[in-house]
Amino acid sequence: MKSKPIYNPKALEQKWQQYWLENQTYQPALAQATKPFYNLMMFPYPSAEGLHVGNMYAFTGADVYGRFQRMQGNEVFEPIGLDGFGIHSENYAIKIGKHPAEQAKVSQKRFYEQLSQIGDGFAWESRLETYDPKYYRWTQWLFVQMYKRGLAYRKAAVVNWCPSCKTVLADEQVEAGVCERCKTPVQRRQMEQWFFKITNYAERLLANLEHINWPAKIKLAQRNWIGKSEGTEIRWQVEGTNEVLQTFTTRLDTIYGVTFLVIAPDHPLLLKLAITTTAQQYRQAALKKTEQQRKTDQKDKTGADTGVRVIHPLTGRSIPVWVADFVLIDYGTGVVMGVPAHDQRDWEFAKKFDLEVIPVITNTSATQTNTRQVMVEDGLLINSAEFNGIESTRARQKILEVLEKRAIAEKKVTYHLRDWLISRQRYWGPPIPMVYCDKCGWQPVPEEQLPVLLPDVKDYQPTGDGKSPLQRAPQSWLTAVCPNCGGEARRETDVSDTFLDSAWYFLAYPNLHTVEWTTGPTPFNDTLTRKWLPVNAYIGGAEHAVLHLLYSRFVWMALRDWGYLPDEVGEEPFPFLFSHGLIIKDGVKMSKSRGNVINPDEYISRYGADTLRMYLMFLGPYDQGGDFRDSGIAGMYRFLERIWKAFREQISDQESLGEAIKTTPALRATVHQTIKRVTRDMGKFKYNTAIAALMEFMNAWEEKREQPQQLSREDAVSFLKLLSPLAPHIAEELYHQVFPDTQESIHQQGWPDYEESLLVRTTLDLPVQVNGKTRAVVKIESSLVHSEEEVAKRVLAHPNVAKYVAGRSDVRRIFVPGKTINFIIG
Ligand code: ANZ
Ligand code: ZN
Repeated sequence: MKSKPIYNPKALEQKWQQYWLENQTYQPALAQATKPFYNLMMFPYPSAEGLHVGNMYAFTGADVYGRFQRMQGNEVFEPIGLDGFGIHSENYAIKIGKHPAEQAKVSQKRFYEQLSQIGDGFAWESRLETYDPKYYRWTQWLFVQMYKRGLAYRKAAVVNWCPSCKTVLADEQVEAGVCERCKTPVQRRQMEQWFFKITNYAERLLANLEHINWPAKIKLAQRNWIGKSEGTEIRWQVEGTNEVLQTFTTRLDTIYGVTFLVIAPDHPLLLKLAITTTAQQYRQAALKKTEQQRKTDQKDKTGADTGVRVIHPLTGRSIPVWVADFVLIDYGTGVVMGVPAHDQRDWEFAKKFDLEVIPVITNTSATQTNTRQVMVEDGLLINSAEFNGIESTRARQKILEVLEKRAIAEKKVTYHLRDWLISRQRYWGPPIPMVYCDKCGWQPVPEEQLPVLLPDVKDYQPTGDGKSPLQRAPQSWLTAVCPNCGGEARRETDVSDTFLDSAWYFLAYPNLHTVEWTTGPTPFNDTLTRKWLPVNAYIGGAEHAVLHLLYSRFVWMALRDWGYLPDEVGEEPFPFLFSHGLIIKDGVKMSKSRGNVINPDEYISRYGADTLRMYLMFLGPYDQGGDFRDSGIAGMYRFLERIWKAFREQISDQESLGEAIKTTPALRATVHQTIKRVTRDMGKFKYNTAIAALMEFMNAWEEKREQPQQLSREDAVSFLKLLSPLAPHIAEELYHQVFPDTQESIHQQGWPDYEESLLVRTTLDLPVQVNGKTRAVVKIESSLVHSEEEVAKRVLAHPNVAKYVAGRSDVRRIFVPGKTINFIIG
């Protein structure tokens, strides 16, 4: 008797990982591919001690999809790399007291080791790290292109400052007033910084959302973030001066209801106007507030009368100007017209400071109480002179016409989107490739001099004085030659935002080993770019809704507009995006900051990667995440072990899995049902129900344990193929046990098809007569009961029929389809 080897995931997983690597199973021929499929997962930043189960969940789900696509006949490209530059990695290095460059080497080794153990089909030859000078040379090149085309500029502005990370942050990196990274309340500081003009692209970034296949909630987040608003800008003459205050409103129809104006505390005009001491004091206090304080203070409105007054352009009335911090400096014009009868915030403000309320719209569904009033709907105008009785929409037009003639108002489209603040006062990033010359001003570093290498400084800690640690770089680094006049210039010491590194990495992967990449002048090879882009499936977390996913779209559009990308790649880098759910542990999201991170290593060494993959994919629908409990893992291990044993039993049995074996009819239907279900579920990322179907199949196959059902080799292999994206190692092993001589991987085989006609499982009990007398009842698959030949073949196998009929030549058949078959002898 043959021995039956036990399921030993550790050994077999290592064996196959080695095999895949050596055989380049997952490395498509980038230049030759005829059915390219770019299956991309968001690359990780190696910030923590290593990969955690939440990361593995993300990568596995993406990998299952890639493997499924490969078996559909596509040449799948699934690269991986490290987003290793930037605050995330740097903060971790600082925390453990290690130089970021040193730590990067350790993290890189650790991450790649872990990534190779989870059994994903990565194209290892195409990996990249954003801190590699070969990579950030092109990140810097991108900055220079932005500068040359007027999309990168320097501006003094009130910016977000994180006192803990000791750097400025982009608006997108401030969530509810706190730093996206460290959760410290963000301060407002007036500083000169580098920006990218993403606002130039606001309209396209918004409009294109209509055409891309993304989750609705991510599109909505981007739509809201871009925040298009169509309204009117109005000029208000300041009494007794030549100054003018501009307001932005979406409700021009309420202009007769204006009883005050409110100006933002940080508005520059406040410094020019003669304002009251109280207003000056209020202004100064407001400037010191953190974003979070400003937000929480919104419940109780604060403000001060500036003493300044403006003239109402239609009524000629004198209107007071207040200063209050509910008005934001960087939206619209930084000044609003107060209409307390129809705007909630204005109403609260008027209540608090006892300002006049003039209702100018009727017929609204508004409710008014002493504490709350909501009344923003359109209606018919009242108290509005010649516009009385006109409906809001129409009134807005008419009032605009009147004011336009007097050059007092104009139509204006505003976006909430701000320009992308790109500079960081940190060490671990690509130095911004600009130099400053006293004579010539800012100059980009000539492209042939890139990369500007990040100098090795001992003192890499952020300083907090608004300057980068690179200020402490050696003089030899700090001084440069002005590319314009040849005189002495100073290098910019800020580095660029880590989100710039990740805004174009997907373009780098297919281009890494090209002549263009190494010798320029652009990093992109036209043929490869056209072949592999845009990305076919982009898979990652939803938390990047307005950061990475917006920046990447912008950079892509810019590169394409400049002619660096072939037109055919289209306007969008990720026409299809899938966002997976989160892994929950003890009721909260698994994350390093919550301290509930689970390291996959111990589970992998105990149960194997296949078990952990299957367990994670079984937690729930992939877009919803699930609750990690290690009690469930052993059960999944037993399931794989059961598959192993079932196959081993059949394989070691001489008869089974031989070509002659036929699957029993009932089981055959289950096979085809399983193919159908798993195919449908895989295409929709419903891995949990796909696994459920595989489990149901096993139950059917082993229905009678004492008498295992026959399974043909073809059907057994179909089952392995269905399993293979989820549990790639065991499927590969068993596949090679079925075909000991094959040189091919199961992962390069075609996906099984199902036959619609075989999906129905029912059989019929067919009475068989000999000379009109029932001699046997034979089970026939209902799909066959109408075929006389098939039925005859089957019933003749029955001994009680054969006894009378076999070997005789004088037999006629009377066949009543679906009812009976009668053999007449003689
Ligand atoms: C008068 C008014 C009457 C307004 C009314 C609304 C309702 P969205 O749709 O988001 O663009 N606003 C303008 N600039 C502002 C700023 N810098 N800070 C705070 N609020 C500002 O909102 C436009 C409305 O937001 C504008 O229309 C203005 O208030 C306010 F019944 O003007 B409205
Ligand atoms: Zn110069």
